[in-house]
Amino acid sequence: MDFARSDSTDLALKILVAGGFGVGKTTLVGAVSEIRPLRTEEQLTSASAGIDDLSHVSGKTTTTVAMDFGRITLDEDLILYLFGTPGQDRFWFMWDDLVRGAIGAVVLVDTRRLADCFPAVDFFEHRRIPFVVAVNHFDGTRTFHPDEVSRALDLDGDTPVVLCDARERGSGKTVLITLVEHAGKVHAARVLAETGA
Ligand SMILES: Nc1nc2c(ncn2[C@@H]2O[C@H](COP(=O)(O)OP(=O)(O)O)[C@@H](O)[C@H]2O)c(=O)[nH]1
Ligand SMILES: [Mg+2]
Repeated sequence: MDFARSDSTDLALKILVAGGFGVGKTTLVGAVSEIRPLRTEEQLTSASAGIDDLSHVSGKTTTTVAMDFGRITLDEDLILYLFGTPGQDRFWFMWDDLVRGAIGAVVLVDTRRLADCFPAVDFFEHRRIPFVVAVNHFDGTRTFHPDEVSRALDLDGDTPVVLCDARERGSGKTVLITLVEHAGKVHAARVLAETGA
């Protein structure tokens, strides 16, 4: 009976981690995941030269061709499954499958290349998927106020913008908690609107 009880209280939520190429998606999933993250990377080859812009991501020699997958237990009974989306345009065909069943998304942003996150922001806005924007702070770059980023991305005022360091487990966890809370509010508001309460 214990088994049945713990089964009924456990909640597993699916979350996407999106954003442009080299913004820190694989790093974030790896930093927070309590299982060895499953990732599919390939050495950057001349085949991707000119397609994957590496000018701002020195030292990066692998690229995620499929996706990152990780798991984190937030509360004893709240488990998040993280799916990192491939950042390159040529993998857009996967997004509709990946998004199925997701309660929300983290859109990672590098302020040096803000425009790289526009497709992800558009994608989630169009499908009405709750998301938070997480500004991954790279060393030596200017720190922007979340409000500046929100204005630059023309976000809905309710969409949270948080600063983070994708390498830090605690920082990544804060981003995920912000998303779960935000998604909870959005879904609750929709249920209320639908029931006419
Ligand atoms: N300085 C710094 N480097 C980072 C940070 N996050 C990621 N990186 C590095 O940036 C590069 C790209 O990160 P990666 O997670 O592979 O990007 P992805 O393409 O979005 O999965 C890697 O070499 C990371 O080690 C960060 O917060 N600060
Ligand atoms: Mg990656």
